[in-house]
Amino acid sequence: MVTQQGNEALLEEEATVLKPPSMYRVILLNDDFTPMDFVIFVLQEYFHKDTEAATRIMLKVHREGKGVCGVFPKDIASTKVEQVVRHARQEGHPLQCTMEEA
Ligand code: TYC
Repeated sequence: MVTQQGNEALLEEEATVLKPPSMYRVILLNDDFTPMDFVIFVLQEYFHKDTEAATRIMLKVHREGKGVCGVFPKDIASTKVEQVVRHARQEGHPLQCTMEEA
């Protein structure tokens, strides 16, 4: 029997097969106040970068104004943005973190 519930499950399955989730770049923005060491810490802690990669990304943001921390499905990108901004504010830093569709 094709129940309404079964039908919705089928539609959901079909949508999953047809289109992979949209991906989002998580972006750090430069400012004049957040310490370089804090930005490196954020990249290591929330984006699993080693010291070398974290330093490279931090310096790119410092010199060019913005840089990509990683690319994630929408809900994961959004959670990381929230976590980074909350942590920065707790430490009194104005660091801005945002996301954009990849
Ligand atoms: N520009 C900051 C400084 O000179 C360092 C910095 C780098 C801040 C990257 C934010 O996303 C950022 N202390």
